[in-house]
Amino acid sequence: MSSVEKAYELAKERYLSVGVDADRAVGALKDIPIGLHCWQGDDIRGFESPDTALSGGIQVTGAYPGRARTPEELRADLDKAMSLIPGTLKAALHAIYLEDGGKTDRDAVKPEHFRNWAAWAKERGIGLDFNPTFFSHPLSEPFTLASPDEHIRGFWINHGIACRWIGEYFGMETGKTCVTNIWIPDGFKDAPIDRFAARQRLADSLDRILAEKIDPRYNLDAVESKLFGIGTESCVIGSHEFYMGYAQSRGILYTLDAGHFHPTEVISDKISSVLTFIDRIYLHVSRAVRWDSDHVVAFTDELREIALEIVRNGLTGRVLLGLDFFDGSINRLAAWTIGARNMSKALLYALLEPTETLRKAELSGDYTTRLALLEEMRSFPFGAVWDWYCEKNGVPVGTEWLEEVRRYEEGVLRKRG
Ligand code: RNT
Ligand code: ZN
Repeated sequence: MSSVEKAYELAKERYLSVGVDADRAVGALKDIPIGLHCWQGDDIRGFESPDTALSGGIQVTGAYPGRARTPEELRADLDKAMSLIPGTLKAALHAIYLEDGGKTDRDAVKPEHFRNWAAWAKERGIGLDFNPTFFSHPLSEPFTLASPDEHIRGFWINHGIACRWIGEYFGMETGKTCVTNIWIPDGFKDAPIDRFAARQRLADSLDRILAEKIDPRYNLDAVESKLFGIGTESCVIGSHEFYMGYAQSRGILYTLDAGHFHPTEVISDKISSVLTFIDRIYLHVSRAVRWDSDHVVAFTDELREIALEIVRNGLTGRVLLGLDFFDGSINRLAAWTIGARNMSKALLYALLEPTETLRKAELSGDYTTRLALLEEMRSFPFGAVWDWYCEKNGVPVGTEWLEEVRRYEEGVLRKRG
């Protein structure tokens, strides 16, 4: 018996003492899919052209060597990162990750431009999620789907339509439902006098994009809100209230990004509210530091709260998980690995909670027991269960994964110039 397993056996007893079955937790965790976003691997540059600049009010800082420059490199990096993360994974792509030799504009992207990605996913038995790219393009500043220019708006509507067929294609190819998530950067730096018209245009554009019915087994549509971005400080057209109402009235998914609200607001508290009226939501799990900074997801209280909200309420089928961060200042594979392992850890932490006991205490007004038990759970031997979960699923235990990333950095990333 390995020392990891021995520690687990002892931990199991401790959890049993509060009525929690650790074996069951470990078993359940494995099946909750986590979406790994491809854009952490290349600083959201994509493969349209080597000199496309990132726009849309989002920003990657840092010049750590070794970012992926080609689809092959990006897929190899994802493969390596995925070998270090336990459990079921998906990969999330953006339209700019197409492979067409730089010929196709956004309004004409096609499933065939993503053939290699689909084959790659299929081979690994993983699902794909998709994102139309409404930024980093000459026609995207400052408006896309809310543009008062009918030509520009039409161009982006066509992009949205084209992307949904790619989502459908991914769903059919992989056998796993694709979430096609729409986020647009549209907004005003300074206070506008007509927010209403811009929002009417956005609603109309979305209706036109969604006009064609696609089998929900293959593709689900989602819309992602935001409070502000760089250059859209005064008004973002696709706000929380806008998309909440839109998604609810159109029967589509609503995307909550952890960095898209006021700094003191948390999405963990929104999940139950939104799911009272909307069937399913998509999460962009990110970490905001003072603003929508898209830091690597850390094992914070808020991350645990998000996981707890999902697990306590049995919502793993209704809350679909995707990661969204981009840090160019550290090893990019490490960024993926840290963020995804943390997401998984948070879910495990939640699965190891004696929720029924806590629920009973809360219902009977015994908030003393609730607080006491919640606080004691923090120092339960959670790490031993996590280590065992990693070992059992054939991924490195503890910091061993970092050694593998270092080896890959020496052998592969450093050679990229
Ligand atoms: C931007 C949104 C959006 C992007 C990615 C690249 O604020 O969070 O989801 O980060 O699509
Ligand atoms: Zn996001």
